[in-house]
Amino acid sequence: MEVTFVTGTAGSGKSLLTNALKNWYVNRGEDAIAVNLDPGVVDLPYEPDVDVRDRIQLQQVMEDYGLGPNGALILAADLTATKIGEIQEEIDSFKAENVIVDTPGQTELFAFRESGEFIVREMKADSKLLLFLVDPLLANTPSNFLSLALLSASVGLRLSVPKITVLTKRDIARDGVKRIAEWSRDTKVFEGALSGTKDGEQYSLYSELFRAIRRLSFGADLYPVSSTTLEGMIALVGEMTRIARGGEEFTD
Ligand SMILES: Nc1nc2c(ncn2[C@@H]2O[C@H](COP(=O)(O)OP(=O)(O)OP(=O)(O)O)[C@@H](O)[C@H]2O)c(=O)[nH]1
Ligand SMILES: [Mg+2]
Repeated sequence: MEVTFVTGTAGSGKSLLTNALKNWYVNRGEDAIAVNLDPGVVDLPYEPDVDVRDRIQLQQVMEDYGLGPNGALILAADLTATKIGEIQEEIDSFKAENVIVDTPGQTELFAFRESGEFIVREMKADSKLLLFLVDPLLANTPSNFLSLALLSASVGLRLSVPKITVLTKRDIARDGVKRIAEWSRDTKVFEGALSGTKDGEQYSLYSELFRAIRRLSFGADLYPVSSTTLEGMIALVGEMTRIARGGEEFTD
């Protein structure tokens, strides 16, 4: 069983990609299930096979613990970790080869709290993989791109499983995707763009930071996809399969 955790900033396209990946496998005759680990989500753009909301309801957490929405989201994320045994049993009952896990909208709830790390560590699978989604509409300037690269590096630092960085919404952000792909492929192009917005010591420090992040595997491995037109899915799934088969050595 291969488990793929789909992470990324709010609205970056996690849920839609979870669904697209599941359908991609199913349409090719492979078993796949979609798991929703976001207890706070109201409208999901797909029908999850396993849903944490069957066990934890945000509204209930707010009432039971007298919390507002933000406090309840944090507690609900932590409570998810306490249910991981049951969730794993339910996942296992499908006997699916591919398990795609949609994570909470606010990525810090999953990536920066003990519970997310615990879930990723404790889930039993033959291989585990992390997708970090970058929204090209958000990564539209060198500074914004660098800040998302930093976030991706932090998520990789916290959750020690192989990671693929995915550029989403390829169909509606063609120019942005092209520009970002160039920045990530060629450090000099990125530095050229950065020099237009930062100067002096700031420029030097940020370009050094970018080079360090690239070495942490963010960048050259960017996969642009669209969950609606499915462009880029062949390359992404190919890379996921390659990693699952241990085709590459990974350092955190
Ligand atoms: N055109 C297009 N729209 C997309 C694509 N992926 C996501 N969207 C849109 O972007 C918005 C957010 O997508 P979601 O899949 O809900 O993103 P998410 O990361 O799960 O969002 P939260 O869980 O709320 O943080 C929705 O309006 C989607 O329809 C894509 O590949 N193409
Ligand atoms: Mg979502």
